[in-house]
Amino acid sequence: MTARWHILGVGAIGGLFACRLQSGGAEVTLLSKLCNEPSRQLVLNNTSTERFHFPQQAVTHNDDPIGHLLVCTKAWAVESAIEAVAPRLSASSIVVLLCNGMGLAETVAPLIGKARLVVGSTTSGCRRSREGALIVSGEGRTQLGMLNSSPAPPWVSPWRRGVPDFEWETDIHSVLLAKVALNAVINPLTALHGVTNGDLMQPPLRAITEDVIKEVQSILCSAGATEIASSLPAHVRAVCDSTAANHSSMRVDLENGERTEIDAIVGWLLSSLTPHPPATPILSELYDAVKQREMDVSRA
Ligand code: KPL
Repeated sequence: MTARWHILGVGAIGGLFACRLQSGGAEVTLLSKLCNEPSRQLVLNNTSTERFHFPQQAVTHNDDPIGHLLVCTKAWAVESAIEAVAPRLSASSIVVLLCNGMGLAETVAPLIGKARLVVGSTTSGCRRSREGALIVSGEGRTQLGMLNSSPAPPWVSPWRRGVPDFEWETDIHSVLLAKVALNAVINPLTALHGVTNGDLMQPPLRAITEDVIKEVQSILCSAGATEIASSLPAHVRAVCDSTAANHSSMRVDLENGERTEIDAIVGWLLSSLTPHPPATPILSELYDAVKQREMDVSRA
């Protein structure tokens, strides 16, 4: 039987994965807070333009249980979004969190009862055009896994068929740590300087990018994550190259006057990874600058 996936958080990444799962053979329903329309079209501008059609439901459509839920909301919105759908989950439901930042699984686990929690990371680069089309700037790599190291479950088939470079990971914690380290380098710099991901690898920003990488490496090393630390420079380079034209999610948030994920990314690294973090003056300054810009745009 074809699994139905409900998508919570239909921004650029949520929309992209809705299209990918439908391409992989899954039935996909979009969840919306207001749900003015019973269906919705998403336009994907990849190598060619493709149109995808989906049924759409209100988050609180309580008479339709959810078997497979993909959550792509902003990190700060995860808790309230899950609370809204929690009555539709059961012990046989799967909840996949594909969000930036760390500390989210701990927040979500108590809200979903006996449903199984899966966490993931993607380096896909996707943004919305002014007209609302999804513009893919890098196919990226997508990894899912369970924190108890379970092997791949059968429901991953549409992910394998529809998502490029997809992998089920038994050590998903390391994948998430590597991703938060990557986002801590790319997101604040691109947001504050208003540049594309690719610009970080070019002068004049290349030098500061390297300095931020060194500081993030020092935090990772103080937490014993030395392998992730040593692969960080190559990881940043690879993602900046493969998503060179992309506007990072934090850049888009600041430009739209929206709250960013700085707390779940840089805030988490600065205060939650290790009890005695080393001094990281540049990263701390970037954190403060993003918080300041958030305040300035919310007052404007
Ligand atoms: O995760 C991203 C983001 O923008 O939040 C990357 C991978 C850096 C793509 O832009």
